[in-house]
Formats: sequence, structure tokens, C-alpha cells
Amino acid sequence: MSSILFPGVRTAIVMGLIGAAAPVHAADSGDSGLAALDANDDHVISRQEAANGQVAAFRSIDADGNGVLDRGELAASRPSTAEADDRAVRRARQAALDRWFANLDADDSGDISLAEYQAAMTPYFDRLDDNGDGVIDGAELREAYGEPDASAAKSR
Ligand SMILES: [Ca+2]
Ligand SMILES: [Ca+2]
Ligand SMILES: [Ca+2]
Repeated sequence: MSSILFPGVRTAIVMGLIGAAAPVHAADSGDSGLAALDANDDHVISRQEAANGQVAAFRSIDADGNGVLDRGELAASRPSTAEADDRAVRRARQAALDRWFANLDADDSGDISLAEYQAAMTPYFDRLDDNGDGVIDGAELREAYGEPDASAAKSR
């Protein structure tokens, strides 16, 4: 339901995990998102690589470099869509952003620290790691982006 309300949220989750190391259009290809994070080039994202990506993502979202994320910085980090011109979609996006911000801002301070960001993002690693082997592979990443796996037409 929430994915209908805010189509970008799954991508945003991945963006938060893999971060700005990957370009926004990485949504076009899970593999480019993977490559951006896969520091040791073993074609999977380890927990440590994901953690490094979180720090990189946090630093790049923190546009003014003051060490915390405010609402405007978080909003600017979200991938925008063509439908954003639609008023209903804009409202939905705003509501989703508010929820996202409130979730991240655990201590209600009105800004998001690196610790809060990491605490919120880390559980997503396990959600993306579908098969529970402790690493995120290209197929799991493509699934997170909501793309059909073109390379292997597997039926579930
Ligand atoms: Ca900031
Ligand atoms: Ca806070
Ligand atoms: Ca896995």
C-alpha cells in the first residue's frame, strides 16, 4: 500500500543504504548501485560495505556540512519523479517525507544525526538480504528496486 502511495520509497531505502555513492539514476540498474558500494569487487555488498555507504550517503545528504540532516536536506536527497507535478502525488510525497523524517529523528531533536541515520538504515540491510546469507547480491538489489530480474526469468 505504501509503495502505491509513494513509489519512490523503496528506491529511497536503497539510496539510503547504498547512498549517494550511486547516482540517482542507479534506479535504472541495480548493478550500478551494487558496483558503487562493492569496494572489494566481489559482486556482493557486505555489511561493512553497506555501513561505509551509509556514512558516505549521510555526508552527501548533509549539504551544508554541519553534521546533521535537516528536513530540507532530506527532501533534496529524494529522487524526484515526473508525476511530482500532480498535487495529490506531491501531498503523498510530503506525507511520506514527514514520516521518513520522524522515523529517522529518533530523539525528536528536529534534525538527524549520523547515529540516528545509521540506526534507522541498518535494519534495511537485513530486509534487502532476502536469502539471509549476510550479503546483498545483484538480484536482491534489483528486487529492492522493484525491477524484474531480466537475466533470469525465475518464477516464485
Ligand atoms: Ca546539514
Ligand atoms: Ca535527532
Ligand atoms: Ca543475500
